[in-house]
Formats: sequence, structure tokens, C-alpha cells
Amino acid sequence: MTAGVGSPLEREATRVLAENWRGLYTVPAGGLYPHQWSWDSAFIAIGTRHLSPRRAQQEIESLLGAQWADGRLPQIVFTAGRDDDYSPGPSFWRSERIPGSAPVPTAGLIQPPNHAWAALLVHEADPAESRRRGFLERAYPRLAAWHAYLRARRTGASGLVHVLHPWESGMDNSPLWDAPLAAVVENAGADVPRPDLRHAHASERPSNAEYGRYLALAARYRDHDCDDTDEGFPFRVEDPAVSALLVRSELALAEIARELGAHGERGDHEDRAARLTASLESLWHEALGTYVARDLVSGRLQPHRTVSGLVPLLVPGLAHAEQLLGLLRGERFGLGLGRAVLVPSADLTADTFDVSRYWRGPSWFNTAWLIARALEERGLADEARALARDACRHALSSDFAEYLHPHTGEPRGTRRFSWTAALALDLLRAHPA
Ligand code: 9WN
Repeated sequence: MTAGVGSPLEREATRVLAENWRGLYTVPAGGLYPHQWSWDSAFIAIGTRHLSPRRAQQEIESLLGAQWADGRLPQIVFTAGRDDDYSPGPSFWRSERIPGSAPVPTAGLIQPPNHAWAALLVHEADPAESRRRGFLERAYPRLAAWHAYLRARRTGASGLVHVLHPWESGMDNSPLWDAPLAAVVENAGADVPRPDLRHAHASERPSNAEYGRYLALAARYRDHDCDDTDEGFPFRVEDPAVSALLVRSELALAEIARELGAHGERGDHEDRAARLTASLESLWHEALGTYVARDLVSGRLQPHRTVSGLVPLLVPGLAHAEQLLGLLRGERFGLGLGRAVLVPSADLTADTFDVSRYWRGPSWFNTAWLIARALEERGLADEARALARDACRHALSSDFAEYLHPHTGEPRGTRRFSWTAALALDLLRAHPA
């Protein structure tokens, strides 16, 4: 990888990504997250494409190499020899005993589908190198199989994809999961290992009660061989950010198919993106003025304003974009008002709001990147630039924190976090100072 040149941000971000590189992929953070995570790798590749397009390709290819026979891309691909550092690890999942699992140990769950979009952005960073290596030719069938898995095994009557665990949303303890999770019975008396608390303060992580339920759900999924046929599975939700990212990734597959001369497939991807966009409207909550999650077990929309509900701003032709922009700029998310840093993960005025606890208030860099990108694409260049510059500034001053106190910008969670470094680099390239 070329050395980081130029600004302190570029140099330091390059260093973080080098520290966390493990030869074929990047771990999110050396201590807290010592394995490869699915949507992290896609975000990381979006940044490393500016340093080494080839390494960004490898980041995605190593994840695709852990694809299961049914097409799923696993939430975590485990690094050999690090079973004690993260729970649940490879000895919990024992994926090798599940028919059709990956050739390497992985978790059985999934994460949000941002991969095809990332693959397209990586290709665009250096199309000649990408064509020379046949990057898209090799990636496309696997990415298409991933989306086919989501359609075949994770799509219900609404036409939207559902997730079976808070971890699958990538926004683990969002208030959106409070009610669906309350209905899940934790394993009574079971030990809840928390190696994460060696690396981050307990007040900045999900609670023990949440972890008890997370593990109970994961164990039930595992014990059913992760085969998605467990009809009474107690947690099944549709999430607006997951759906919005799938729209973007279907549109990216359309572009990739065009690049590969697969014109029939291109139309299929565009049709699917259009159908998903229409289905997303079933998550619109008129009274709250935002998209929300649907609990498929109770059938109820979950009445919480969160950053997940703002992510559909990335969807072209979205019906309620103006209302969402109003929400983003209002007192609940505070964009441009000077009272919040980046975009808080949840409504600043809600009863559930918490300045430290993970996805219940703190500001994250991946969602800032998604919203900055949406603003830019919607022609709101000044707001996009202001958000991008704030993200770059806070990335450096927080030593690439995992997330920030949403009022003060103080670092929270772990430090030298890979996607913070990668996405700050990408924002710096898109909005040079
Ligand atoms: C569970 C790795 C992951 C991110 C998620 C974030 C956090 C894991 C955890 O870290 O989740 O997947 O242990 O809390 O919520 O978005 O992918 O960075």
C-alpha cells in the first residue's frame, strides 16, 4: 500500500488501516474486534481504494471467499487462534459442522448488504486494474448469489428483507429492537461472557440483559443449523437502513452487469431496486415523519426515530425525502444547528436517548458517511461538505473513535477503528479542504 501522504488525517488514517490489516482483510479494531466483519469490510474497502485499489479488492474478495453454499455472506469470518477475544467466537458457532457453511470458520448470521455498492466503488477507483484482475467478473456471481439468498430466505410478504438478530442490522442496541427483543426469553442462568468490556467501558456497550438475549437468539439460530426454516423464530424485523442499502446494492449490481455486458441481468437488478423502493414505503410512519422498523412477530411498526430511518435518503426517487431532510435538520437530529456532532444514532429528544450507549444516541462515522453521500447526491453540496469536514475533523481528534458523544464529540467505544479511518479518507477525497 502506498504511504499516506499529505495531511495529518491522511497519514494517520493510513496508519490505522495498516495496523489493522491482516494480510487479506482488515479487522475493525485490533482488541475489541479481532476478526473480519462483513459490512465493516465493505466500508473499509471504500476508503482503502484510495490507498491501494488492489488491497480494497482483496478486502472484498476475502469476504466473498467465506460465502456459504446458500449465498449468505457471514457477519464474521474468524481469525484463527483468536477464540477467546470475542464472544461469540468460532467455538460457539462451530460452523464447520453445518452443511453448506464456508470453507473457513464463520458466524452464521449476516449483516447489512452494502457489499455490491462497495465493489462498484472499488472498481471505479481504478477500472484498468480492476479489469486486469477480472475483479468484477469474479465478484459479480458471488454478489448476485448473496442477493439471491436475501430474496429466497429473508424476504416476506412486504417484499422487504428481514433480519433475525439485532447484530444483523449492524445497529445492535437501537431502540428499534427494544420491544421485539423484550419478547425474547434469555437463557436463564446462562453465563454471559463479556470480553468486549476489556476494551470498552460497560456504559458504552449493550447491557448484560441485552447480551443474554443476543446469545439466546444466536444459539437458537445456530442449533437450527442457521437454515432459516425455524418458523417460530422469536425475532424477525424489517429495518429501513438494511432495505435502503439493498436498493443501493441492487443498483450497483445493475451497473456492474452493464460493465460486464450482461444486459438482461442489468434490467433485472433495476427492476428489483424499483420494487424494493416501492416496498420501503410500508415502513413510513406518518405521525413520526420517518421510516421505522416493522416487527414481523407482532406485526407492529416500531415508533422510534433513529438514524436507520434517515438512511433511505440514499434511495433515488424516495417518496418522503423532503420530510426526512426536515427531520434531519430539526431539533431531533440537529444537522447544521450546532447542537449535535455529525448525525446522532437516535433522536436527541427521545426518552430512550443515551449519550454513550452505542446505537442509542452516539454519532457514528459510517452513518455520517451515508448521510453525507445522500446529501451530495441530492444536490445539497454545502450541507454535504459541512458534514464531511466535521467527520474528518472528529475522526482525527478522536483518534479514530468507534463513535462519539453526540453533543461534545468526545470519543466513545474503541479507538483506531478501521471504518472511521477508511470513511474519513473517502470523505477527505470527496471534499478536499
Ligand atoms: C456485533 C464490528 C461490529 C459492527 C457493528 C457494531 C459492532 C458487534 C459487537 O461491531 O457489533 O456484530 O460486538 O457489538 O454494532 O455495526 O459491524 O465493527
